[in-house]
Amino acid sequence: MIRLALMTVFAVLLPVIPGASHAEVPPVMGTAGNLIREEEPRADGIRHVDTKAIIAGLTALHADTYVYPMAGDNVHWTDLRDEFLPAAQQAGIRVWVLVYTPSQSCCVSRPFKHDYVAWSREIATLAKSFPSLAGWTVDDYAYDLKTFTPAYVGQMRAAAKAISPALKFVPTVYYSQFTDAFIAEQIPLLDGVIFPFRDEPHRDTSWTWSLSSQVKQLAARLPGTDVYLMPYAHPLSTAAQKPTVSYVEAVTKKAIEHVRAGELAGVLQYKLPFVSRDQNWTRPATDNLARTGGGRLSFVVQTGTPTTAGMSCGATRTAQLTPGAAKRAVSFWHRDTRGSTSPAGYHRKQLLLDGKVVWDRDVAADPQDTWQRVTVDLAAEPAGATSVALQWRLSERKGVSNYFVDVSVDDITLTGLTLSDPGVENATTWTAGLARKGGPVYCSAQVYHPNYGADLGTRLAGLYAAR
Ligand SMILES: [Ca+2]
Ligand SMILES: [Ca+2]
Repeated sequence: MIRLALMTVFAVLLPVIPGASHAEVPPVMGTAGNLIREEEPRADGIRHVDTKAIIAGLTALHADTYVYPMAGDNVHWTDLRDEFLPAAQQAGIRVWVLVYTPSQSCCVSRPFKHDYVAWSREIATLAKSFPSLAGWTVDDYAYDLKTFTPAYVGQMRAAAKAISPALKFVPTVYYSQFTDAFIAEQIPLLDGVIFPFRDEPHRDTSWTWSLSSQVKQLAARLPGTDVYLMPYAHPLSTAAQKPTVSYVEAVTKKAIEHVRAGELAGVLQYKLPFVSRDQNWTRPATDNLARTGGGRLSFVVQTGTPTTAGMSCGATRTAQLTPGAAKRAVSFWHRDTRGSTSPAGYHRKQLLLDGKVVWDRDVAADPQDTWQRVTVDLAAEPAGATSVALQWRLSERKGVSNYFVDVSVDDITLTGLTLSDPGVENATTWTAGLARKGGPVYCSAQVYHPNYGADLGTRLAGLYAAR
């Protein structure tokens, strides 16, 4: 009873606690970065920010928010003030400003560089004239807590709130950086966080199954804090694979479900190419590692990634038995990045029938980067069976410390049984049957899209519009 009363008091108090503002504003659906400049310099000799192209791209994407990076020279700031914000305001697009930290060697944000109190003050001042300037973020914020001490962030916050109380400060924080200390010291000073999803404690952009548990964990640990999920639409450094159209779509779809459930406040793509002039709009043909078409199954242990014996990742599908067939067999093509000079006894390629290994081959047993075809005869099925489970798998016989491999499977042909999409051209069909056991062995259906930006943009626009 006392507990119930306390909960009621808490529920009443919740809306007045700073940051406890779920569902006050419509969810954010947008993208961050990939600012495009005009193709030709103007009379002043400067290639200015291409406001027209960016707004057109965002509108086609049905994005309501753009995270505008302060990545280059002073023109990013003056173009924001003089051209981009007025245009965004007119188009009904919210703008967040992204500023880099002192430890990021890539970029210095100008004109206020590493004076984040000045950034707070100046962005808040601009937001007074342009209410569509709704927030700002610091990239890789939690890597730089030496700079962003609670006292300093308190100064930043005071400077901004005195001018524009509605302006949100929403820095970027990775999953493992949400320590108890961070939550206690920092979260009360923030208006929300951007959470880039990269399958921690691993690091890849192929596996989506850990997303929901991480989102739910954060929602439970950060009650009342707006969390914005950031899918990697751009290659993540040192990850084995570039994000595919299907990967980004799957992460976004799940994220939108969590937005609906009140566990996320929005979705912001990381460097989605959304203007056709972007250099990542298309992908080179060398990215296509399928045997035929654009899709293959892929099984990966990444460079510098320790594993232990028994870890595995498998793709399971149900195959229908053809009634009365005299013979049943599975043929498929396989290839991997290892040859006979690589150590044997670690990574094993396998096919399982109803959970039993029926084909098993070491990655060092056949030539490097060469497609091989194998046919596996299947034993008679149990009486009355109408289907069987087939699983292609990479399994660790012994643990490794640094032994990269990427195994491909493609062009499955079946005798006496049938399976949809045997050419692995539809990632969704295969993704549903993926299972990872024990650690960082990844498996995925990798489907190549030469027109990455256009194809992904179409799918995301559909999801954003239907939210
Ligand atoms: Ca294929
Ligand atoms: Ca091999």
